[in-house]
Amino acid sequence: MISNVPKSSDRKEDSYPELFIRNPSNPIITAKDLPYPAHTIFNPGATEFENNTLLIARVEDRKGFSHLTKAISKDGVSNWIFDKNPTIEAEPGIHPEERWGIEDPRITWMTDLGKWAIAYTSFSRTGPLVSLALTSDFVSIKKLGPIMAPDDKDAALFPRKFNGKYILIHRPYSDGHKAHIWTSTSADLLSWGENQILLNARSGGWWDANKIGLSAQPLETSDGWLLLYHGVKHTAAGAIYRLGLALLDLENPRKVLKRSNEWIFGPEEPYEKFGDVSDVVFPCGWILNDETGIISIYYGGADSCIGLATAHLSDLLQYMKNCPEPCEDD
Ligand code: BMA
Repeated sequence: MISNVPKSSDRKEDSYPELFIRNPSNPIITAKDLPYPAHTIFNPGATEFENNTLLIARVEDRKGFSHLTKAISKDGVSNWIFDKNPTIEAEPGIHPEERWGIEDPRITWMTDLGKWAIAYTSFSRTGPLVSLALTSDFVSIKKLGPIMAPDDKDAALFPRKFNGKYILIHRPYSDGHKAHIWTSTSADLLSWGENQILLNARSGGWWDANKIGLSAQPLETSDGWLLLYHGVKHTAAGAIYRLGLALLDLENPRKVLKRSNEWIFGPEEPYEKFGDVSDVVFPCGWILNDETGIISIYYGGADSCIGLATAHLSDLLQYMKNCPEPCEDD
């Protein structure tokens, strides 16, 4: 049981609010924990499955290609049980778009389908694109194939339809060198349209200038859909991947109500600052415990390991109340 989460009232007035607290056992998973040889494990999608925490993590081999592997734990921190072999592998013979591997899965429980949808990145010859798979047990997994053309990634579905259509969040490359978060709709999960920008990358000195993307799957709360996204700041020393929050309208999730001006989590610990790609925190999933109100983000540290950080949902929502509405001229 995850319980070591300070309340906002414990915090000092003169410091930034630390909404998320790292687990003392971090990194909670490294490649050494896997039952087969692998270079790194990182960027996991996360969901609750049969009262356990289930992660589907990106695992990179020594060819440099990634596949996806499942890990299950009772307490969400320790004693992870991994599949003995890759759970979802690239199949370039059947799916040519998976030529150089598959990456960064985001898992959504689809209420009307009674199945989980896994949106992941396929690394094709012509760049990354969004692929979709469905499963009811994480053993038999049906790939639906590519649903967005390259370059596009950082995708997840909302768990239900709005006005008869599913909504996908995704991140096409557009606007020259800029990348913003978009939404698209579909009646059948296969044909997508009504493409519309949701959240724009800011410009100039902002922590989330030029390139942003969805991190975890959208989370329904009483105040709206909570969105965890990453922003990339390019510095003389390289890129820094940090996290921010946005709140979307409950009935119309294509409308942004609030957006954090400051990042709420960034690379600080050695396993986040140093690795294959330094200065990266990159969650693909989070899980809310309805009883405790504690939310757990599972994230990749420096493209090399998996970390866990927790917050009280009530603190996140309180924080969002004080955030501004998004501004066109950011
Ligand atoms: C992004 C994705 C992530 C990766 C991050 C930092 O573009 O490829 O999988 O963690 O870059 O390297």
